[in-house]
Amino acid sequence: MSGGDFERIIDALSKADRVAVLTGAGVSAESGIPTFRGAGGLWEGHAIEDVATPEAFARDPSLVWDFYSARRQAALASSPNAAHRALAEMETRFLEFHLATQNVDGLHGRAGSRRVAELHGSLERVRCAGCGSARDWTDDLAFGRPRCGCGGLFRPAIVWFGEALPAEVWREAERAARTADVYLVVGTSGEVYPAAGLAIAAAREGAAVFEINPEATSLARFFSGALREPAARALPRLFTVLASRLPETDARSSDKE
Ligand code: BV8
Ligand code: ZN
Repeated sequence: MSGGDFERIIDALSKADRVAVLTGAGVSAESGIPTFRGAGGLWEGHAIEDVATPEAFARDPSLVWDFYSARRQAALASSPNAAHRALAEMETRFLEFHLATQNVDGLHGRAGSRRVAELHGSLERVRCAGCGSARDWTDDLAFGRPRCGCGGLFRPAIVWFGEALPAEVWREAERAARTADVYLVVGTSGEVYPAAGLAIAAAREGAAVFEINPEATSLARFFSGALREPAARALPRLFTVLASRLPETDARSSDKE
């Protein structure tokens, strides 16, 4: 990591009114949740692209349920880390702050982020593959092939490959990317679209885009700079310096009253 980029990010954030963030699996790595495309990214020999599809569910619903039940247990057993907490703190420091995540683990919400755009759904809910009705994913849902009252199979409320992202959530994330002064891309390989396209849209519309990731990704050429260190180290460091320069927006607005 170059000290120059740290200063440039701080400088850009200090001047920004509108900040938007895209997170991926790397932000939860330090909570003990494995990423998808690095070492350890396979589940019992299956790549994510083989189990996270409607075709996989049609072929073998029990396999897909086992995969997501294991993921849900891992998420419930883990805790938000310092990166999630720093992002929750940042929410109060800008006139506009938008957090979009590709993660389904719920850790941003548990860290205290009030508004989280969950682009790929959540392990906290299921919906019926037949009638579409949704409900919370609770422990009493039988493993294997849980069924809805209508006779249809329940499925995790997750956006699988080949499926559209939730329209309203997507519209808002795209708007935030296009209007951001600063866009932070944290812990994502940027391989999955349309989510990765948010960072490119932000850069094209003039945002300063910074990547926080120990590894450079294929999106790096769109970025103004990077912090090549783990998110749970980089974000609290950024926030500590930033907090000394920016008042809380709640405080700003009460000053005006
Ligand atoms: C759609 C489910 C159309 C949730 C997921 C060919 C070219 C381009 C696109 C396509 C193509 N073929 C098909 C497509 C489209 C496809 C796609 O993008 N495929 C790619 C893979 C080629 N996209 C879709 O199908 C999307 N839908 O296009 O719909 C449509 C339109 C209208 C109507 C109908 C249909 C849907 C995509 C949603 C897929 N769902 N998951 C789940 O089970 O969790 S995607 C999956 O990847 C993950 O869940 C995650 O959400 C997503 C992104 O992964 P990352 O989060 O980036 O994780 P990864 O492991 O890759 O990277 C981790 C990073 O962290 C690394 O860079 C690492 O260095 C870093 N890191 C590690 N430790 C740390 C760290 N960083 C910071 N700190 C650390 N400590
Ligand atoms: Zn139903």
